[in-house]
Amino acid sequence: MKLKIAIQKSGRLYDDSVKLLKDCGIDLKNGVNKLKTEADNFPMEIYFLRDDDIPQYVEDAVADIGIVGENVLYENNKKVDIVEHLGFGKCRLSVAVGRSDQYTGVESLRGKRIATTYPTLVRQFLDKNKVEAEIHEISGSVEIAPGIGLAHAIVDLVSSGSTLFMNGLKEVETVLKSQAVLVRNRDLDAGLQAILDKFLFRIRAVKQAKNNKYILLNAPNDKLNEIIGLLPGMKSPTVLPLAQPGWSSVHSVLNENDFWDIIERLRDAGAQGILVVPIEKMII
Ligand code: PRT
Ligand code: ZN
Repeated sequence: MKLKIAIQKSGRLYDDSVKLLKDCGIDLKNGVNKLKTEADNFPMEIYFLRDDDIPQYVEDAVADIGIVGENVLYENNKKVDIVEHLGFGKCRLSVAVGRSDQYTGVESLRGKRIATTYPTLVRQFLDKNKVEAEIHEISGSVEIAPGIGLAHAIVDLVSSGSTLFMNGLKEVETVLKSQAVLVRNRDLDAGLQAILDKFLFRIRAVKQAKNNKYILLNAPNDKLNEIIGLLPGMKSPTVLPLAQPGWSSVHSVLNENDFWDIIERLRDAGAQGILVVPIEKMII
């Protein structure tokens, strides 16, 4: 029995999707330039598809699970379940108007023509805000629509904002924040679910590791209590004596979020020779 996963064939999610499999210790067989391949060392088959097709394939159980952007998922509204947010492919679906246009709020869109490749999400956004406007669905190059007189405003994906900037547009509203998610078919049998659980266990260990750093430092023994008090550790920090009397080496794990804050406080408390090392996998 093999779990079938659908990932993007090429594009913005491809590299991170393949890397996620690799970080989970799943090696793909000889090359990936084809429709499907399998893993050498894990019961998994990998299908390479266009991102827009992935939710439908998972709903139809052609693939058991898939990696896709939330933007595509919510626009298509297929019957699949999200099992994990993956933390890559981050972007936002935003409303943009001409840089010199007056924009005072969603009301400014009333009666306007909005070009987008996301008609469903734009419709929901307008309805939620009780604004009537014309949605003009186009299939690509949305950002040029205002410049050529096709629309007053656009709704498109934005990450750095440079595409909007280069086209003389400004971002004025966020319709949706999106990232890549792992989705699953709603009727997986127990065997496939067990493989998915194994895969999820690995994904979570990889995500934990990315959010945490291993830290080693030297501390004078008279400052040890204060320093240990600053360090959470997985259970509690490890403390080992240094060859030099009166000093200890302290090892612990720090979360990315409070990282810099704690490093500064450790230094102020007398810690020296602070080393910070990436963690490959973390199981709690
Ligand atoms: O061929 P296929 O249909 O599979 O690929 P695609 O061309 O439809 O999608 P692709 O590869 O461009 O994007 C795949 C997914 O990546 C999207 O569905 C999003 O979930 C996610 N993603 C993250 C993005 C972006 N960031 C992004 N910036 N998708 C598209 N963009 C585009 C955006 O449409 C605009 O044209 O990049 C431009 C804006 O980028 P900035 O950096 O200039 O703001
Ligand atoms: Zn696509």
